Amino acid sequence: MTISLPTRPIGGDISAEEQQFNDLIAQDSRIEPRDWMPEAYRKTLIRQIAQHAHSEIIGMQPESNWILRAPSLKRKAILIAKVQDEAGHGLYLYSAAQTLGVGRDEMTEQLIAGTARYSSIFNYATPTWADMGSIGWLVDGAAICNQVPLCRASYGPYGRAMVRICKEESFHQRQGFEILLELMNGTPEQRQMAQESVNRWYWPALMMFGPPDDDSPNSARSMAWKIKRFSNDELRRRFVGMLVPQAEVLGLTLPDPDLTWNEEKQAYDMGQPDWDEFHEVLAGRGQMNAQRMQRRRDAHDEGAWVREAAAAYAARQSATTERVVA
Ligand code: BYC
Repeated sequence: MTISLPTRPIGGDISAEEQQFNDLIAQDSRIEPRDWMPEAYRKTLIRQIAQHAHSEIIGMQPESNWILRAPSLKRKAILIAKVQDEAGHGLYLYSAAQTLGVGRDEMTEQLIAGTARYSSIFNYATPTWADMGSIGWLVDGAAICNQVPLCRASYGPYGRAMVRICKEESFHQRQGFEILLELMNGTPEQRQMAQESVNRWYWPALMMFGPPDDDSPNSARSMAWKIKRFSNDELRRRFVGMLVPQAEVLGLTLPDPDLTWNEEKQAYDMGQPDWDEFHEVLAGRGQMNAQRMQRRRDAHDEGAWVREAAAAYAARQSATTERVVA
């Protein structure tokens, strides 16, 4: 699954700057915005970071659905803070992508036009309060598992943004675990609601890691460039290994009949998500794709006056600064 980058000029094909780039990657150093980088590396990063940013922004919707209905003032306050954190993550990530020369407006246009991807997981509905627990425990849990290695991504601004995001995700995961724990310590109906929710979110959460390795066109190159450090399947396996003992503490069953400990491999054997469903969601035909996109477009339109006011204020400030300088 790995490909290696050339480490020395072959027939004089590699320029000095490309050699320097390859050396930095080989030494596990960081590439910074002003460093030379291959165009394909830049494009790969813009693709991944923009998708990640869009995921954080669209990812606010399934949980904001419950802010007004959360069962207590304390729960509302926690949920509002969590959703605000996701907005913040989107902003750090858009800023990281901007250092690669892509404009925020351009990325937003792509999201609004439906030509950009965002994580499949946010196209599932949140009909019960237990879904707030499942999103925290499973979705933020999968996000941490995927994103901790991204803190070491070879592109400096991306890796640094991930450090802060991971700290916050870790808090989110615990609040989701705590919601489920409280339900599991509650009435039989509450326990049933928690289990039903986990049954719905488990497989979609495993899909967050991307397609299986032999169907992942971008992995080999991203790993050679040290953007990704582990393959999709490897991270999925690690995540399941992390979930099993936590599910035992919660008293929840993970809905995979093939999940068994393999003594020889010292890892869990597991079933496969429904990859047809994954591709349907990616093609825009999931439960909530149309609704998520419509909500995003409406929010963009409703925010037009804020963008206009900010632009008018910035123009006035710069005119004032010009007069002072003159
Ligand atoms: N959903 O070659 P592959 C959060 C696409 S938000 C949709 O393996 P790669 C949170 C993939 O983009 C966290 N698309 O790709 C927020 C590619 O398409 P293109 C979101 C997917 O990039 C709010 C194609 O399939 N996390 O935590 O090497 C509330 C082939 O895949 C998905 C990130 O964004 C998917 N699940 O690996 C709560 C993490 N999987 O672009 C929580 C950063 C694959 O070629 N991203 N695709 O048309 C990554 O780590 C990697 O981009 C992936 C995919 C592992 C997702």
